[in-house]
Amino acid sequence: MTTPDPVAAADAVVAAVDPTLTSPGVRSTDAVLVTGPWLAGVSSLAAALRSRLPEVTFVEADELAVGTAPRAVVFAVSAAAPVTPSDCELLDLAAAHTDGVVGVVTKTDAHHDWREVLATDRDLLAAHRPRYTRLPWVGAAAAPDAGDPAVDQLVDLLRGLLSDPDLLRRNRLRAWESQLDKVITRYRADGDGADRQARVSTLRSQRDDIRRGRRLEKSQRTIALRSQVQQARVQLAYFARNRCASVRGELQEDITGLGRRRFAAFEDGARRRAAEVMAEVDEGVTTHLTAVAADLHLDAVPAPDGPAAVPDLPGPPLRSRRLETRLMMLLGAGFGLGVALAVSRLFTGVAPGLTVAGVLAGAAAGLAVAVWVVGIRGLLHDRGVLDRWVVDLTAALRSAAEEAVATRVVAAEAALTGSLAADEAAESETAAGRIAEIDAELREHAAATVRAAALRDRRLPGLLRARDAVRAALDDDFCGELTDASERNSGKTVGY
Ligand SMILES: Nc1nc2c(ncn2[C@@H]2O[C@H](COP(=O)(O)OP(=O)(O)OP(=O)(O)O)[C@@H](O)[C@H]2O)c(=O)[nH]1
Ligand SMILES: [Mg+2]
Repeated sequence: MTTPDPVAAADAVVAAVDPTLTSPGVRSTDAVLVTGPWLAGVSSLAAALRSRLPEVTFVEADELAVGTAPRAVVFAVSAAAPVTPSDCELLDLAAAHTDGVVGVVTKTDAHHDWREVLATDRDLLAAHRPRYTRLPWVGAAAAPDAGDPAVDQLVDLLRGLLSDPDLLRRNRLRAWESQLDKVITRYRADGDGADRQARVSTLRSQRDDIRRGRRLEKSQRTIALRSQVQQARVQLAYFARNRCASVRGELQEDITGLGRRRFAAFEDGARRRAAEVMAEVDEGVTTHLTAVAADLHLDAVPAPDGPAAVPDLPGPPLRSRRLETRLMMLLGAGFGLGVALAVSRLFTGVAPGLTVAGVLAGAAAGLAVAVWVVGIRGLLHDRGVLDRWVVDLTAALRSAAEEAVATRVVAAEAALTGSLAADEAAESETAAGRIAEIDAELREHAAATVRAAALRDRRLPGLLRARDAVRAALDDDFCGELTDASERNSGKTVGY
């Protein structure tokens, strides 16, 4: 017994379980959809069917309006090869809201083994979904290479299907089943947080990356600072020692050709050079520490209050050599006396009358030699004194320069460490802010998933019951259909 309004009858099955479910949200059309995989012969079949059944509207997939369900589906597959999994999915999509489906193996004129292919297709689709076990199958040749189109069996089958008074109710039930399936799947996915899972994983890994990045960056920057400061200490101390050594060399070289009159100027020059070296070391330290700060992306190291102090050494002790002077005068006098005696003896031996002249000449020569020896010895002594003074001066300069380097590097280390700590604090705050944002979003996702799970638990039992009722109604029809068919045709089925 059939209900007068097939759609209302199908809707009543669902409403009996859950009265809030009023419509599957699909609009039915009277058109018959002819579809199939690429190059299956769909267009040829649609054209052949249009000419054989002009009272029926046949459409291909791209002609069917979105959100509408066809009255019946003709699923065409070529006899060239059995269906593939993607072909099965194509049928799932086409027949989602339509129960009346006919399977057609096309191009039977060109493939003589089409019956085997048809049997394989039937088995494959039945294995794919239980609902396809009752799919009627026929062979057709809509555009044969020779002769007229052979679509008689298909036309008969379609006529029978379209005239079935229960088709609309079954189609509606199928639409309900698909929609309920879709809603159940969505509730389950929402309740499991499946669609949020990717975002949640991304957020968690972002949070871990931020934490790991902060730890790594912090230790890397601290290590870099220590190593750069250490390098600066070693390099700048070497630079200071090097400058002092080269100044000492220059000054000592100057001493070798130095006359007594230029002693005072030399001393002033040496003190000026010492001041220059201190200024150079100071500038070298500033340049190096500025580069270190820039390299570490930190604030520049503050300049010292004033230039480094130049060591103040007393002048060379050129005059305090009384004992030595006396000794030298004594030796010079002895040397001069010897020369005087030798000269006077020389004159006495040449002519007795020249004795007096010889004594006078000897005395003059002796005196000249004595003065020269004393003078030269004094000059050499003073140069020696100057040399030692230069050594003392550069040693004092070196220790002053080293001390200046050490002091400034220590001050720079303190300043850079402070600046690094300030930077770290700012960056940690930024990272903490970002982590707080991520945590807030994660909490939001967790709360939304809990809400979705609650909704799923509330809605799912009713939806499952409704779907079971729909399936039961479809299965009852199927069993009844099989009995009717066997009674009606007594074995004369076409394609079943
Ligand atoms: N031998 C033979 N060839 C056919 C038959 N039906 C279609 N063909 C050929 O198969 C090819 C594809 O036919 P179509 O009807 O355009 O197939 P289709 O599925 O619409 O193709 P697409 O829309 O391009 O996917 C054409 O070259 C047709 O001539 C048939 O029954 N027998
Ligand atoms: Mg086509």
